[in-house]
Amino acid sequence: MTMTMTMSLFDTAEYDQDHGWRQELCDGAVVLRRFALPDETAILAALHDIVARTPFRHMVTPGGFRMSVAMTNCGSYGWVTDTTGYRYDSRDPQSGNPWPGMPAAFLELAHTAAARAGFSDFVPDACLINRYTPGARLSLHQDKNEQDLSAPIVSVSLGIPACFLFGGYQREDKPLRVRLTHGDVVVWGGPARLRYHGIMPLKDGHHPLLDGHRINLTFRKAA
Ligand code: MD6
Ligand code: FE
Repeated sequence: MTMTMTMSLFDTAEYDQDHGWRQELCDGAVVLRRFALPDETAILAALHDIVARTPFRHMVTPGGFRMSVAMTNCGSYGWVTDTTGYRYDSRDPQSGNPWPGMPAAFLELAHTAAARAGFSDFVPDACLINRYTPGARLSLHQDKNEQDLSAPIVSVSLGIPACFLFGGYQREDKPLRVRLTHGDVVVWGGPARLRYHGIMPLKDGHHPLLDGHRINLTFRKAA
């Protein structure tokens, strides 16, 4: 059974008995509401281990600004930035060690979410892990550092809600605002792959499992 509900000109949500809420933002970008919820325990346990080995840190942008979002990575490659630029690196610059491997629960979640959104065979080799505290934000940017732009990005939101800004192909294009809450997964690729996007300053909140934090996992095919 499929039920369609028009919420606005750009915002259509569909419910499917087997797969749950699916909301298309534009051609190539879809929100799978609460898709990660059944796996939250496994995901948070894996996250705990990763952060114990490669702690969150505030990286510096090429422009010299300390990011308000704290980051770490797992997988074969991790996204890093410093005053020399941003790149994917197979090692954590802080320790010189390889990043922790991608947990099976992460791989499975990213793969099934991508398939549900119409991107079959997605096997990420990088997972950027972002931690937001109230006030933290991510300014409008494009993700264009990956070698293969035909692969989608799968983005998992955990913890307190955030307002996701979803723009066009130019920084000036007025973005849509999409509220993302615990368990929501955004899959984004194809014609949407190079859209500008960001996160508004996080509001205060409390989540039973993550206290005052929001965690975002973005799975990519970097190499
Ligand atoms: C965040 N997400 O949600 C930041 N990038 O905290 C991203 O920058 C992002 O959610 C590419 C695709 C999906 C995303
Ligand atoms: Fe991004």
